[in-house]
Amino acid sequence: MVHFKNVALNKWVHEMSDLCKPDSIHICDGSQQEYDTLVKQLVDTGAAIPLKKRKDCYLFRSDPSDVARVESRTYISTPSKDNAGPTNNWEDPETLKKTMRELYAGCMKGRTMYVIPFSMGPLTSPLAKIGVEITDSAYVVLNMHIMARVGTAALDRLGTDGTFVPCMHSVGSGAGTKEWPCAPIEKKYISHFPDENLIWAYGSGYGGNALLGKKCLALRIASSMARREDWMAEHMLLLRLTDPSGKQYHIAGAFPSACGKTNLAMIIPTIPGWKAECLGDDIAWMKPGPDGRLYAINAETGFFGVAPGTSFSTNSNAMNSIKENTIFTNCALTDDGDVWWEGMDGAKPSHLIDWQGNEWTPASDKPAAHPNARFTARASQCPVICKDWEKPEGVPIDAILFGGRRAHIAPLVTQALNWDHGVFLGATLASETTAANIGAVGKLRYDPMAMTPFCGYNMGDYFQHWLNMGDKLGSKAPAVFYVNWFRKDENGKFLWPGYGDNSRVLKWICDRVSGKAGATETPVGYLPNAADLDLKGLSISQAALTDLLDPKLEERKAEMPQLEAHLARFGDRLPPRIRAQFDRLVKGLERNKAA
Ligand code: OXD
Ligand code: MN
Repeated sequence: MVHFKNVALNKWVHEMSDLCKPDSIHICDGSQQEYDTLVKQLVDTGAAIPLKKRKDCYLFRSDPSDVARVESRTYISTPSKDNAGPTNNWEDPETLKKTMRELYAGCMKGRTMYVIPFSMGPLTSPLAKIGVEITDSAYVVLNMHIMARVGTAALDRLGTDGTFVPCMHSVGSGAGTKEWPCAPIEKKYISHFPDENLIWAYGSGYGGNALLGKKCLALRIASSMARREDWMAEHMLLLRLTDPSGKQYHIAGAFPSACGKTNLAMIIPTIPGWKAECLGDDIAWMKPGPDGRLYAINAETGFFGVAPGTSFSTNSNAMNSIKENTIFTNCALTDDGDVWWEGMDGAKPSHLIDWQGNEWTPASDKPAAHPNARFTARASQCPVICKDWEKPEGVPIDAILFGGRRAHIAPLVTQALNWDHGVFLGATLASETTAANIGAVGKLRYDPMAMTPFCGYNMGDYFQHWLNMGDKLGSKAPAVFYVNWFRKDENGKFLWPGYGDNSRVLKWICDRVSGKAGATETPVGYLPNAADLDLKGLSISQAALTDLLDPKLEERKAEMPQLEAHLARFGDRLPPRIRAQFDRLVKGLERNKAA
């Protein structure tokens, strides 16, 4: 029987193995040899398909019922329902544990139980947290090797009495295939017990449901820890920009899914002399440093990116990150042994095997790759990874961006008037739904700080936590901006070119931080004048530019009842300072009309 020096870990692993009854237990050391051995096993069973055209790359196909995060089965289980708040599913902890214990009972018979010690954040970082995932999925072990710092070093950091987040996972049974077992939807549970720093997941082998270090630990549990410990766990990319004089700026940005977060994290600026480097594309942990500024680390070590739409023309840095040592899931397979997905460069291949293993030709009415097909690749493989991306103390944040997909109303960029207004901009972040979301396309959905699916406690309290952090940071707080690359004209055409040209907006942001760029104050924030933006070399009409920078105050006013209803969801947990921002905006819009 296995033995761990850490007393609590030893007790927990024994308890879980007594419950799940695996055939054997494997303690992951995080080595390349371990990775290679597991890959070989999965190739032998047919679960992993080696790709002839990409060195050390493998394609996996999930069960068609298990292709994305399941928000409807994700729970924040706190003793009081109010503490989970209106944006989370809730169930009483004892009831939920009883149900899940029954599902876990004997669930690993005939399987190996893997114990994966890992660190989110660099091992020597004061911000890092240790987790231990128990899983019966070798695919999860492989992905965790890429996405987190896995193995013996994490165990060493834990010592004999260190604390860790127990992350329990089983793919379960009752649905799926031999290669990809899972449970039917009504038996899937992604459960979080934030008061105990505990995660229990059952029934899904996919992404954020199964790689428990990512959304479950690094966002849901971490956000709740961060509130107790005065730091921030955010759904944010991290980016370094260097201006022509060599001055560095660090930017953290929160965007809901399908708004180009990975593209922005790996941007290639079109303005001469500016350099961009990626520090992370999904999760930032931030804490005030000794100098009073806010410092951020990337909690992860890899990218778990959406493949469709990624191409050399939209994000060549991502394409170059996935040339080798990459796991692909639910992509299509080409006849010469490569992966393919919709939106890749070049013409559609004349024949493919689709993500479900079926023959596919361009005449097919279904996509060849699943719209949520993914690549898992090491951050170190990104050509523009910043040399400081693993600095234990992190990087000092100059600006925080919020952004969504808005065809109208939201201008290209606005700067918050102050921290409270910035928190209000985050709390009212809204994005129009795309085909990637279930439900009607183009419907406005509020997604505060892009954290709706990831906040581990009542979001009203989360807004208050943001306000408290601003009070702590005082004059050293980052400047806050709201960006919108997706504004359209009356014919439904994008007004702004986006991608590398977003560097023009980033330049204005950096120049605002250092007091070099102009702006006009409006009720919705500071807006650049056309002359304040560097548009050299860009062909854009004056009319488009005027439209992009128009705050559309009348339309904004018409949206206020919807905004008020969004804020009303939080009831008496809505901080009075957020309500005050709403009232200020209403008054500002009224005054504008009177003027
Ligand atoms: C992700 C997500 O996979 O936000 O990063 O869903
Ligand atoms: Mn994400």
